[in-house]
Amino acid sequence: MSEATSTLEGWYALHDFRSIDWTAWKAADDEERAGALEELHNFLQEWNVLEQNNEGSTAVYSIVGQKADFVFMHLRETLEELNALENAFNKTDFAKYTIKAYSYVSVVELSNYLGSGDGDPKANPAVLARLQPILPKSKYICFYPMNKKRDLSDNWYMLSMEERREMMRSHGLIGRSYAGKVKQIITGSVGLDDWEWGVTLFSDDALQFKKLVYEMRFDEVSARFGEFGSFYVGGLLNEQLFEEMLKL
Ligand code: 76R
Repeated sequence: MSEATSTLEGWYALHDFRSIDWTAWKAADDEERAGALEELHNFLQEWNVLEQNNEGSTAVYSIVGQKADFVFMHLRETLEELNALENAFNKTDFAKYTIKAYSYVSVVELSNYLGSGDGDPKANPAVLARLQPILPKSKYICFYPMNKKRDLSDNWYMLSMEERREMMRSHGLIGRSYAGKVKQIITGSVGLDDWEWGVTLFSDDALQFKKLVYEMRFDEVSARFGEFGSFYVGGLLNEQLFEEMLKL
């Protein structure tokens, strides 16, 4: 058996993709819409306060295309908190005007392919900041789930640690050449959701997603072993932009 890579886990993640039920939203009267917006506003405020207290983080983005209209990406200490917050949101009047489009459950993950340094990594503030990241408020987000192949001749899980480490080194080098342009958060989802990882990328220039993902396609670890789910891409929403999106 090959050696499993040790991983460090941080905050749990819920990517909650929704569409807007425009028919219901348009059929509501002004008072109903104002009440729904007020509830949305309260949630966004609550999530801001929680983030300021470093108890989690939430990013809100619109989604381009028909897969969804917006996403809440929540990071919290526990699965229970994620569950409680989705239930609380589902009970709001605003949620009545949304349709569930897709969701993804995972946990922020760092693997030690490239070494984790000495001592307890969680005592290292830099490591902790990566395990419990405050999500960037970049202009754009890109999310997709992925697997690493388990085919007879291309089985990632049967490669030796050295082979995997070498490929991850090359992967990391490409990734690092996008430093300052793209920020990535890898969340692990083996045993939690349908794919093995969620990849969430943030950038102020959406074209950098295409360039980074394309370049990685030529790198062995993606070229040979990468299997990808659906891609979701969109732009930052704050309270004002959310209201503008909903304005009739
Ligand atoms: O965390 C680190 O910075 C160390 C190096 C590193 C690891 C261990 C790293 C760097 N990644 C790691 C692990 Mn990554 N990453 C992806 C994708 O579309 C594709 O082809 C793949 C999707 C992108 C775009 C990306 C970007 N990475 C992983 C893992 C877990 C692998 C495992 O355990 O088997 C996956 C699934 C994955 C996928 N990666 C980087 C990036 C970028 C931009 C970097 C540089 C980060 C930085 O230096 O800040």
